[in-house]
Amino acid sequence: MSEVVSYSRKGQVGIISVNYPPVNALGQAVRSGLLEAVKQGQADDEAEALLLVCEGRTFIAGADIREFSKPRQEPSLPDVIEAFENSTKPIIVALHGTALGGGLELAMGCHYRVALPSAKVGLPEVKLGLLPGAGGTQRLPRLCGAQKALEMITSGDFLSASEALEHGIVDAVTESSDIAAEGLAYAEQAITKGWPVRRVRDLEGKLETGRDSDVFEQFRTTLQQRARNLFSPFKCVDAVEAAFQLPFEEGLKRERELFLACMESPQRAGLVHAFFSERDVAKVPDLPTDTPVRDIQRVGIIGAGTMGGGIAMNFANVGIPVCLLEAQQEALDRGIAMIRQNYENSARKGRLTTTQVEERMALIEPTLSYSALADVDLVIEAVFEDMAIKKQIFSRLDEVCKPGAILASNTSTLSIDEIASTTRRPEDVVGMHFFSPANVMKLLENVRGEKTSDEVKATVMAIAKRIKKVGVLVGNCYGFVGNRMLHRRGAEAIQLVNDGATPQQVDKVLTDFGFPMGQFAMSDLAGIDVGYRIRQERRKAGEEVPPTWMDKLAEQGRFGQKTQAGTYRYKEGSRKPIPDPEVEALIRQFREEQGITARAIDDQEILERCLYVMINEGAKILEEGIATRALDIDITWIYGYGFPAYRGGPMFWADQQGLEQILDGIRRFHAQPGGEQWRPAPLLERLVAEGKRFAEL
Ligand code: 3H9
Repeated sequence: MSEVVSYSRKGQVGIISVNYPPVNALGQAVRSGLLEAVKQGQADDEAEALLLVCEGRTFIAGADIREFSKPRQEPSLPDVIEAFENSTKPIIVALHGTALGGGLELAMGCHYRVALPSAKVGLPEVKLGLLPGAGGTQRLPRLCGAQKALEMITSGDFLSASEALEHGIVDAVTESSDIAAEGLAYAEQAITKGWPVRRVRDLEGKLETGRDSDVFEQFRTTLQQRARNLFSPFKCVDAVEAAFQLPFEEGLKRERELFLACMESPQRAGLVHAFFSERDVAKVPDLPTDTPVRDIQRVGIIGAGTMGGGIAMNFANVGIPVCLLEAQQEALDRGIAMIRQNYENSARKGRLTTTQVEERMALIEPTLSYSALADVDLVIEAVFEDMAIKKQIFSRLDEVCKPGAILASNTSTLSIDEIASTTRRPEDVVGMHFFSPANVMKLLENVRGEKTSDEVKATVMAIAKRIKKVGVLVGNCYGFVGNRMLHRRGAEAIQLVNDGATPQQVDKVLTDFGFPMGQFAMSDLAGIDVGYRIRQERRKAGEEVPPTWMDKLAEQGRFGQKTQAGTYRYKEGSRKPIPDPEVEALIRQFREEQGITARAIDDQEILERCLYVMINEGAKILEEGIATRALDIDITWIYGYGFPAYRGGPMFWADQQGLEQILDGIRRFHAQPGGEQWRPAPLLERLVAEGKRFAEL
């Protein structure tokens, strides 16, 4: 018997038990063990029914994703499931934790399903650019009908045990949480009551209603909006539709073809890379896994503006008390009111109960006094982006905070080392850069200063997980990883418009690529005055920052969405950008003043210039050690800036395109007049010379 699957018997129940940590994924050893165990159960004369159950924290969480890049090995999962379904003895499956993907498909190949109240079920293959490829698209609609099957398979969302019961996906939800005992009791019940073998493939009832409905067309229409550029959700609909049009065996064949098409798609590769990278960012190479982590029980936030308020919500959401400090009563009241409004909006949408709103509000203590921060374990400063102010705050914190408290800044660009230098404890100072809206965006860019201790680094990474963010640990430089690359792309986008493109053309290329919004729509959202102020500061400091047409917008008070006019104009109460002839005239005038003759610029050039400039900067970031691995950059961009996950992030995308092609483009742009900023990153040149990819660093 295989080491990961065992067969035993209690009374008349043959028990097939899977033990393959961490998530009992269906790797080759598990598949062959399952096949062997089901045969053994069939041959065991003493066993009247079989029970499939998993050890550890969860039922099977799906196929083993790590095997996707390896040659296929027998037995296949569909073959294993077929053997279970064909069993002549009833097979009961007991679900706990998360029964996902191939795990749920195997459960649907069993004859009766019982789940713990805390269990969840789902077919999340779509999130990996796939569809359920082991009969899930054929069996699920037979249990719950077309509508629910389509919802589950195209969204990948999980159902709770009670929802699964309501939709016929499980037959019973247990009372206690002892999975082994509950499973055994259910199997004994099957024997005493003489339940027959009930194969999902033979259940036809739920198929009748779907056959003549237009649910599939409706689904395709909604997917055009919510999954515009994606490949697999549409294939999921095709596969489910096949369940209604073809006999079961034919349906399975159709599912297989569609599954293999998804397997081959670059989107699958991008999404699988994103899945593992999201987990790998937490494993920082030079930070030992046994680094002690400080206990964070109470947090202070300085600044009750949009950012500070959003950050405070993250902690209150997971039950951590927060002390929110402002300089003026009025600003403090406004900040608290905004937090309440956000929570109440969530309550109106049914995402929170009114009790939860009050519980969370009660965790946020407003204050005007620094002395309230004396006993916090972590304080996060989230005030205006001004070094002098930040330095004042940090020296004050150094005076009031207890020894061992972590002093963090939410700065998005400024030097953590310079901030730390005003304290007597630079080892406790770190950057925690949240992304706006801070209560929604998943990225937390943690910035290590030169003297930040390992303990502090490990603690802020652990906090990211605790507040349900994806934490990336990066080094200290202007703009860190995310904004440093964004500023490069922003400057290039402005230059493209100088050269002859329109802002809406640039934005469309980026949204067609898969970004949720274009560069100019994004700066309208963030506020054009922000970038303007930064440029003015740099000019004052003597840096040569050429004038841009965006300066003119800011000088006219066109700050973006907040003034209903920026690069675009906006109707009252609307966020939809509308191209503005006044801005086009302003750009024309700017070109005339600068002696620029506009030329037609095609979409390919826009795409290359906007993305290659990021990749070149990303290569420099890697070379300088600001990001340790290419995957840290990928995750920063996916979760902080909406880089399409199905393209795997900028550095993964670059690897897929071929670094040689990208370097050629960069060299071409570098050779143009005024192309100095395109100097190729030496790392990129080296990788191309060695025939390597970023992923191999
Ligand atoms: C499929 O089933 C295809 C079939 O339809 C057709 C086949 C023919 N494989 O997330 P965590 C690892 S497609 C391999 O941190 P959590 C993960 O990398 C699959 N490894 O824990 C991590 O490793 P490490 C459909 C996997 O408690 C460790 O387990 N299924 C797999 O926050 C812990 O993971 C899915 O898409 C896997 N399938 O969340 C489910 N899953 O420690 C994907 C996890 O080295 N998985 N690992 O970093 C999940 O959604 C979450 O992992 C889960 C646990 C909810 C299960």
